[in-house]
Amino acid sequence: MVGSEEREPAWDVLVIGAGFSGLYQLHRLREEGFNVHLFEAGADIGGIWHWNCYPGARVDSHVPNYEYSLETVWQDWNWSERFPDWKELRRYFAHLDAKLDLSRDISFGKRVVGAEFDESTREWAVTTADASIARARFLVPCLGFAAKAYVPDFAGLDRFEGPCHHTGHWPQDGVDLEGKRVGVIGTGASGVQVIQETGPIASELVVFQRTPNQALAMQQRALDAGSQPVPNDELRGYFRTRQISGGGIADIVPDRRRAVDVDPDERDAVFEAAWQRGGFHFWGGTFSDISMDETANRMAYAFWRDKVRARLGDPTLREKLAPTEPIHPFGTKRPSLEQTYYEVYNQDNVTLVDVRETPIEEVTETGVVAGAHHYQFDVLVLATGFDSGTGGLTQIDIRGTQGCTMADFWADGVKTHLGIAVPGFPNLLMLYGPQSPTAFWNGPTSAEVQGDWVVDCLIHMRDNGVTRVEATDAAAEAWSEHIREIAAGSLLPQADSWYMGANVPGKRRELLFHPGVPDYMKRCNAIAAKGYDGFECA
Ligand code: NA7
Repeated sequence: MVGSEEREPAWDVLVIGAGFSGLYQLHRLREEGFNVHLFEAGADIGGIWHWNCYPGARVDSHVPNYEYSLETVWQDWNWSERFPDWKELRRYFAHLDAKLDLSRDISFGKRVVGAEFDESTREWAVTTADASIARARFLVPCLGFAAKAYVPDFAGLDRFEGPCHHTGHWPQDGVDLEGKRVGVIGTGASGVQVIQETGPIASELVVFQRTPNQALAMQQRALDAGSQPVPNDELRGYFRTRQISGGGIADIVPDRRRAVDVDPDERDAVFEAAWQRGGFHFWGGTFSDISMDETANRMAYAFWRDKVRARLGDPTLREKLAPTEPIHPFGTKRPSLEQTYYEVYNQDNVTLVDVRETPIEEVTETGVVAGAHHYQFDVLVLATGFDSGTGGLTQIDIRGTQGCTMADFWADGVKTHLGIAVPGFPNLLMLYGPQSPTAFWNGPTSAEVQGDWVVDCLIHMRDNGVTRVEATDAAAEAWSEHIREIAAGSLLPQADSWYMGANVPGKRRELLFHPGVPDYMKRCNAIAAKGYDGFECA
């Protein structure tokens, strides 16, 4: 592949993906004088918010966390909801584009399908689906963690004659669900949102659930210019706090006490306060031992379970949606946020099918067969998730110095240095990838904090005349061991989650993300301070 294409253009940096991370790279690197360009597969900027336009799609981080901290952007921007939906997020991205003039350096409709490192020129040759090849010294994939949809191998799936869409590939012009018989498979974050939106408008809704979602009260609020959660004159400080806080959300701070040490009334008061604040407060803002200690975790689970059960009329539904005994520890799978999710199941037109009891046998031209019952649908929604963390990268034919692909290199386990670089793949620095906090880190915060680290690294390389930088095998081995140790000390391995790579059959089971943002950044900064320890520079 290398050598047959035109030599120009050769960018200093080619960024892949126009979500929060990619756009921030484009903006910052351009400011720093790099000759940078961005390839985006979609027709517009927004990353996941370009693709996820299914009914009810909405962010689960409360504002003003889910935005850049750039003053030029926030000074004249107001949100209309505490948890904005995809339409408002698209308006926000249009605002970003207007403010930062991003699109002029983006090629849209450019799906990267391959990349090969050319040792002779120390450049990446990057192939796109339209068979053109571009060259760049540094390649910066910003693919997000959900770039590759996962569709289970249901027998007969391609036979279904009505509209059938994965939530991550929802048609841009929408699908009419009003008065329709709708089947939804999956009850993760996307499923919860679709179900909550569809129940009230569909003639019939059948939900195929494998694992109940430990969904949390969103506590949504309408906002206007006068009621933004943080006034503009406090935003600078708020964003500074956000940078150093656990999940990249400024005001979610765990209680330093252990749940097991406080008396039951006090404990319930802390749980209730977090519940009332809504969103992820109940996940990350109660006691520090919830994620490590099984007894503490059970206390949080019991509080959540009883809250949910109080909203369900039917005892069978209670047990299906909020079981007495948890299927996995609380919060070890990503909880979704909901507003009326549980009430939807009290409606007469809504049926819950537990596929652990009655597995999906096949999909037919007109519906789904499970437990010998043929459910008839006009529309089928696949809310079945993603090959998270690694899938976006491994589906691209990225070849480094050994000739093997990243998928081959990771066959026996993901191996990276800081979740940013991979041995054998020089001059490639990834954002929001596997083995960095990613799924445990608010997207825009990560885009800026991890993003600044990568920008500083590229500046350092340029200032020192470095044209080739590669993570050492020893550094990557040590980082991967560090991730394994974190997993062993947490409750995370007890869930069949996408955090653990356990949602895709055949995928290796391992913790894919670093769950401690402050510790992660401390380590990244220490490595930079030592002149990029664990990287070989030439
Ligand atoms: P998730 O959270 O991975 O949810 C996928 C859902 O699909 C989940 O409920 C799965 O059940 C279910 N699923 C997957 N395969 C099957 C089969 N074969 N049969 C029945 N049900 C199945 O993806 P989302 O899109 O909801 O969310 C992804 C993230 O994107 C989200 O957390 C946000 O961070 C943004 P399971 O739980 O595995 O038993």
